[in-house]
Amino acid sequence: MKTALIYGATGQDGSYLCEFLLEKDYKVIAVSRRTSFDNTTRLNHLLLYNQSLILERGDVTDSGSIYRLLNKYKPQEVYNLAAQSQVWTSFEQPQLTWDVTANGCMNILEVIRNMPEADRPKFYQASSSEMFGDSYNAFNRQDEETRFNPQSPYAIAKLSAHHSVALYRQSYGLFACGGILFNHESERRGEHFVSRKITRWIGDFVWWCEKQGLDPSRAHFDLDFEDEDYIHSNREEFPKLKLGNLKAKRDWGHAEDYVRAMWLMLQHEEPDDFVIATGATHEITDFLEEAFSCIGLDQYQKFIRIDSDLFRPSEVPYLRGSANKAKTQLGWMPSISFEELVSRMVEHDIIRSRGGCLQGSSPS
Ligand code: NDP
Ligand code: GDR
Repeated sequence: MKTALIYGATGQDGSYLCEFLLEKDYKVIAVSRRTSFDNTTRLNHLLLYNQSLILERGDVTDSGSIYRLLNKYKPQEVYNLAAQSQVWTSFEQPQLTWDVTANGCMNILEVIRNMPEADRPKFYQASSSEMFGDSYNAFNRQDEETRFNPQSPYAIAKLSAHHSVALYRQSYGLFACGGILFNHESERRGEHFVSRKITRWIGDFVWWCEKQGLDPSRAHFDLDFEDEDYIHSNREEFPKLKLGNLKAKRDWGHAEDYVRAMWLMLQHEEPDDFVIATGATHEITDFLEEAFSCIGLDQYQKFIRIDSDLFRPSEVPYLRGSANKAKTQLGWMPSISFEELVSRMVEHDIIRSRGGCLQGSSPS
């Protein structure tokens, strides 16, 4: 039985990766940092029934704890998904972002480098399409050869980690891979990312309508006041969805597909970097249209407000990846379409707002 150790196991990708590896018969060490409130909501459905899943406390900013865990379990594979992963937050907390997202990776690499060669695990680093910033190639895509031009403290930290992985691979012969993953979402996505913010709002809006006996797809609302912060029904009001820049384009896939790519990278004969993306790009407005259409509404514009505070000091305007290398060398292909991704998220959040209990979903 192989052992894998995951930093960032309590996050969106971490929970899917735990499921994926358990299904492949791995023993999985899920590392969770200490918080004052339960942060294992996305894992609880696995922790309850699975003997092969072990929860450990640890933090990537604490080298001693990394040393302790890697020497205790001697895993064959280590996945570093830990990060301060919000781009917007990185502008407000750049140093914390650097400590966790850049130094955290270096801390793990150093521990691995100092292990006896026979004990050294293979290492996966969660790199990001944000590292490309505003650059793309002649085919209007980003691939492994595209110049990096990071546009946020988050992207700078990720790029530093990405370069560290390449350096340790070349200089010390570590089996270390950087997965340059484009945006991927899911029913377990953090609630401050734009996709989930939209689908959570839709879930709450549907629930608000149902409470009053209203059909959300019918025009029961007073929507004449587009400059107002609230939607009005006969009896109650509901806050509009506040968003920032709707013009940015993202290449969105589903996290379930993307964790498979992480594992495939570590099964490849040579360590390398790979772009993982769907190859399609959509504006935030496309996401809105698709999500609102799931509840029979075709005019999302009337339900949202643009909030200038949500614009970033610097934006990544256009992401569209080319995953040809992963397709040919790893046999990886995405299986979940943009439309299916959006409808799964909307459906999930409607049930959740109604008070339904869903597996792997956060309760807040
Ligand atoms: P999440 O934000 O959902 O998960 C991040 C994880 O990192 C959480 O488990 C969090 O713990 C943990 N973490 C934060 N700080 C520390 C720390 N100091 N020590 C240990 N763990 C810590 O991100 P995703 O699952 O979406 O993404 C996984 C990784 O992939 C991240 O590194 C992200 O930057 C990167 N990435 C994500 C993409 C995406 O579209 N989702 C695309 C490209 C890259 P806690 O639960 O306690 O907060
Ligand atoms: P991103 O994801 O920054 O691409 O990083 P996010 O969903 O936060 O933003 C996507 C785009 O939507 C615009 N936007 C808003 N974003 C948020 N969060 N909230 C809003 O209200 C809003 N309105 C408009 C943003 O300006 C942006 O253009 C994600 C993270 O998972 C990173 O960790 C990962 O590395 C990259 O994807 C690839």
